[in-house]
Amino acid sequence: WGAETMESPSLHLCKGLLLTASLLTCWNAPTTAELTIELVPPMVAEGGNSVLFVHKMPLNVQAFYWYKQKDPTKSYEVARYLTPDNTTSKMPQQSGRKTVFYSGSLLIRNVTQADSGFYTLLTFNTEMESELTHVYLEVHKPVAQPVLQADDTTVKEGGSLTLTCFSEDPGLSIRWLFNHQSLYFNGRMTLSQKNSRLSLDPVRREDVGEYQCEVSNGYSSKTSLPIQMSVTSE
Ligand SMILES: *[C@@H]1O[C@H](CO)[C@@H](O)[C@H](O)[C@H]1NC(C)=O
Ligand SMILES: CC(=O)N[C@H]1CO[C@H](CO)[C@@H](O)[C@@H]1O
Repeated sequence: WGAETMESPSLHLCKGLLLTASLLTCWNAPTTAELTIELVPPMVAEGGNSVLFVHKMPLNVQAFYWYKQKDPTKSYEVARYLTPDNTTSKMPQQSGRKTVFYSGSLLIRNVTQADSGFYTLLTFNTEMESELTHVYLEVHKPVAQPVLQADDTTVKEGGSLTLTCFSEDPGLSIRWLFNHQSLYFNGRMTLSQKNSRLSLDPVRREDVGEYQCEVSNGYSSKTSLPIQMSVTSE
């Protein structure tokens, strides 16, 4: 029954102020708390794309403004939408790395650490009621490239081999690649040290090829340079 909630007096004060100089003094009206903003994906690293996805934009939206700040201050405006009578541009509207869609959602491409911070969406519906919603975007540093080391790159058939994946970032998940595909594990292989060490014993001719490790932390991943293994006969 949220739609039937009584309109608060301060919302009435905002009526008629849309698109006038008083607009930005009018933002702190209580909201109906229906609109939410979801970060898609939930975590992003530098160089990735982030969508500030708007759920439940009022159907009768008249205008909306995005600010890169917690307060809706004009100098921090990053995007706006006004209905046909006051259209500033067609949707989607693009400026630099940012695109704003008719749905209200804001796409930021190729994010940098400087994009981190609060984003605020201010909406007005046709009744001139305003809603103010914040979301905090944190841009993480991407993981560093891991370094793969082998105790030897030429192994005798029947001998053993150990590969170690070194990474600066703790607590990462590690994936092993063989000839650029996920490594197929068999009974001659052992993983240890939280998957950062791969041992092959005994080594066979079919183990000849390129090995790599890939580290990831959920929002970014990096692959090591390959190590070429060769196997000699006994
Ligand atoms: C992303 O931004 C960086 C600078 O932050 C720039 O060097 C790079 O070329 C950009 N990449 C793309 C695909 O636009
Ligand atoms: C129809 C409508 O609301 N028009 C308004 C568009 O914005 C200008 C100010 O930029 C107003 O003067 C108009 O009344």
